Parts: sequence; structure tokens; C-alpha cells
Amino acid sequence: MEQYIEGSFVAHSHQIAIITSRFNEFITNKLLEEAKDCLCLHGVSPEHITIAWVPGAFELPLIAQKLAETGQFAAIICLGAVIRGETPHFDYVCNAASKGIAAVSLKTGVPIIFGVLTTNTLEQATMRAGAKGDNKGWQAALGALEMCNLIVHINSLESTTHSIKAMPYVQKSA
Ligand code: INI
Repeated sequence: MEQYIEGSFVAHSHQIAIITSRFNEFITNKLLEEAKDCLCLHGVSPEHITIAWVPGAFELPLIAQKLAETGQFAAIICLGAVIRGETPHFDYVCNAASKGIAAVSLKTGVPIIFGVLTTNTLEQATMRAGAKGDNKGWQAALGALEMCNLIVHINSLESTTHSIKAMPYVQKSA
């Protein structure tokens, strides 16, 4: 029978950091408020939430790395809003933020959630920040909880499957 490895959305006592970029703050503030609400409604106590601000999405990866290296946080949520302008600046900022966040997450082993809106227009960003109910801050927070619990689950498997790993593999006879 198959075994499913899943992460629940239960808070336990996880410490979670949220990094928010100030650029387009009227949008990112909405993402932040929703992310905090989501964490608290799932049982994370406000004392277990740490919030850091950075100038723009470009700066998210470095601060994510610094926070991940403290070893204090079960997950880190990065929030930002990059809106396309008339120059290629958008692409540079999006690439740096997305690749940087992915790299830091793999390097540190801490789940780092990419809660950065990358939109063509201000209207699209506003819609994704709750104008019609859908808010990516909420999804980012759910993602953080799921990833923390999934990692706890996988770590608990490592000790129980130790004896199985040590068994020699079975040769299939010809
Ligand atoms: N930063 C954003 O977070 N969103 C944007 O839309 C944006 N635009 O359009 O320029 C932006 N630029 C700033 C960038 O993230 C850095 O803070 C800046 O380049 C200094 O390193």
C-alpha cells in the first residue's frame, strides 16, 4: 500500500519569519496583514512571528539567508510586489528574487516561500492582494505551515526507516 507523506497546516510551536519589501508598500502591506492573519488563525502565536522589512524584492534573498542561518525559523515567507514598467528592470528584479530565494532555500534547508507578486499591471497586483478576496499572502502563509510540517514528518521517517535503509537490496533473478 502506498505511503503518503504530507504536511498538515497545524501550527505546533514553529517560529516563522516574514520578510516584506517596502517597494509598492500599499500592496505588500496587504500581503503581510493577510499572511499574519492566516498564521494566527492556524494557531501560530504572534510571539512566534518575526517580521523584517527590506527596500525591494531584490533584497529578499540576502535577508532570507541571514534569517535562515540563525537556525531559529522553521520557515521564512518572502513577500513583495514587482510590477512591470517600461524598462527591463522588472526582469532583473524578478529573476534575482526568484532565483535567490530558491537558492537560499536549497542551501540552508529552510523552506522559504516565494510570496512575490510579479504582474504586468498595478490592477493585477491589487487583485492578487485581496481586492476581490484572493490574497497571495494567505497562500504564502499556508505554504509555510505545510512545508514546516512536511519537513518534520520527513525527519521523523529518517529515524524509523533506518533499519530498512541498512538492508541489502534484493537482486532480481534472471
Ligand atoms: N522592487 C520591487 O520590489 N518591486 C518593483 O516593482 C521594483 N521596480 O519596479 O523597480 C523594485 N525595484 C527595487 C529593487 O527591488 C531594489 O530594491 C533596488 O534595485 C535596490 O537594490
